[in-house]
Amino acid sequence: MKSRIINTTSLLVGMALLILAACTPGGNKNSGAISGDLAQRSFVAPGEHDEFYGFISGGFNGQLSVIGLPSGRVFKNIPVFSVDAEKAYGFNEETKALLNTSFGFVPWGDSHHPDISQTNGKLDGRWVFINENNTPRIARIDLTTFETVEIIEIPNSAGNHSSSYVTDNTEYVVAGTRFAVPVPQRDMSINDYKGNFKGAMSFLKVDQESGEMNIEFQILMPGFDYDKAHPGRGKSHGWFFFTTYNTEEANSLMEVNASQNDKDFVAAINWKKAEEYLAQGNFTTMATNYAHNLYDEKTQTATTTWEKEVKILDPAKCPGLVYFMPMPKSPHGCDVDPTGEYIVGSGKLSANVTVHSFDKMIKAIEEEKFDGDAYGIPILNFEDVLAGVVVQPGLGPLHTEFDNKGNAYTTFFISSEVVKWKLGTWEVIDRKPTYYSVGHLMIPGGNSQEPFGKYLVAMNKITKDRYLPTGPEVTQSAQLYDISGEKMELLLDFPTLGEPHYAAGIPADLIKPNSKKIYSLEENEHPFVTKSEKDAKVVRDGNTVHVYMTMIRSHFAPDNIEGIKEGDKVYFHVTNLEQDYDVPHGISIIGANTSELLIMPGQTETFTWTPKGVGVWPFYCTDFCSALHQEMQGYVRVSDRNSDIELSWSLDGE
Ligand code: K7E
Ligand code: CUA
Repeated sequence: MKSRIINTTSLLVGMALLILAACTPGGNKNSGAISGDLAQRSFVAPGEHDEFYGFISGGFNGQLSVIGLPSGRVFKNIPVFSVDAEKAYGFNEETKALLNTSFGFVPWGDSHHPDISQTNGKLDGRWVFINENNTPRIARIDLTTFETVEIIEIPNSAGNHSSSYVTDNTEYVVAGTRFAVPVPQRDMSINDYKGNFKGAMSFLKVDQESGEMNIEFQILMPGFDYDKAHPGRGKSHGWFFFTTYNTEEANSLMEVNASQNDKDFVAAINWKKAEEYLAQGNFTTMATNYAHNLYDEKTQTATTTWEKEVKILDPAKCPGLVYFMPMPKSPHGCDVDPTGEYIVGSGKLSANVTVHSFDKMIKAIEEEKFDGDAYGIPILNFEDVLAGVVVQPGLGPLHTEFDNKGNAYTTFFISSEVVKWKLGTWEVIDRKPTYYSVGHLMIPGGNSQEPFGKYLVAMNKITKDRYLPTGPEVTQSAQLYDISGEKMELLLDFPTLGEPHYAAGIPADLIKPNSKKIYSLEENEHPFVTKSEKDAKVVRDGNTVHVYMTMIRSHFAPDNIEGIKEGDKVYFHVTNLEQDYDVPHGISIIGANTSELLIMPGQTETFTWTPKGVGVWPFYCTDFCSALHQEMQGYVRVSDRNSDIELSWSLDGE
């Protein structure tokens, strides 16, 4: 990580090196000390609830964890793109289909940007969306169950990074490619990259009732890298903004060759215009193949639909669809303020933070004041769209969020700090160090029209000496700042799971009342549900055996099974009969080549077991569910293939 800093820095002016030296991790041990009064402000007393939920991505762990703010306490790690043996995610028969892709079953992903659904530009707390970079996908998590309910693969995309942001009314979730690739994929020389590779921007329409996603259209952009995205807000609703780098279209030694141009672009895409072109039939249909995986709460089972085509818009043939605004020096973050007027691009190698104006952009477009074009896309004049510049606020700007008082907060990776500045006057108001090398930051609602400007969470890339060491891999970490006053105040360091890239925060009151407590047994339409103990049974179908089992405090039904034979494939379909909040049961059997099941009240889940030898094999409940949890166990007798032991099952001899 450190070598990466030095490499980036080598591209900067000498002055930068001096400042970096002063900010090198480990350089200032005392500035983290906080007074008792400050500590009180992040303290949530035992039994008390946090004021905000935070949903914080796990990067290379592929998951999304749920934390409380201001305490920083972790409540749950929601499995999204990676299998999770604890919750049987990707292991049980019900959830496996969620991880299907056109490349087969993919057990791992790289999750970066969670974004909560919005109505009228305000957080509505219904769903949270999150992108997967490596095998491009977008997931939707239901915030009543806190479970992943949909994953859609993004065709023609690679490194799906400028994703997954929602428009004011969650009309669309956007998924922009980071890497340009041949579209459609084909065998060609890498040296023919320039002019031939393309960048697909995908717009996923969201059903307003069910939340179900569908790739409405893709815009085939020039072969740049598209790094981050932000929807227009309020007056700029209908537009989407993407930062680009590598407008050089280099395909090797990118750190040098993609850093040549003085300015790259912010691409402004008019998606309402795209809808007009679609309605007029001004698109092509491309054959493709991608997985659309949907979990049905009624059958409690996910299924995969293979989608075969996608509608493509070519910006060169769709006037008014896309414009380029020059932005200095390989911008990373792309952020729009709550009024929708300001578009902040953070040139990673720029000494300044550059802000563009939506009104000026519209004016320049109306006056058709262009400075040439790139692959048929008009380029606006930098000066014509410029709103202002925050002069030398720090080094290595990455991301910006906003409060509800007209302030912006930008992270600086190289100088390890968060800088608060004023929209419109561009003056720096405050700066606070982070420990260390901050990436994203999050203010609850801070990318919507209605930020809750009380706390700011900084997500750091390096922690070094901040925690007890745990071998070469030290903990990932975030920091909480109080931003209610003029000056920011550091309140808390807290560890996170995986590498936190971005987070979304929301007042707990918008989610808590809707949180599901149990699954209704009555409404359970799982094809293998067992709704009462008397319906429990074992059914043989050739070498396949289906066990219809129930669980309730503190036994399984049946708990004795005989007549299973070596080499049988045994499906345990297990229903938790409890209808009380917070009473899951678990199950696994000795030697099972899959994970345990952890089954919520009213839910049915399935695991498979292929016994490897004759004998009497125990199974048991894996969740400490009652005072008699240790009694919650049973046996399966496995006999020789040729034995004539009849299939039988019982509970207490019945
Ligand atoms: Cu880590 Cu948004 Cu993927 Cu910046 S990204 S830091
Ligand atoms: Cu059921 Cu332990």
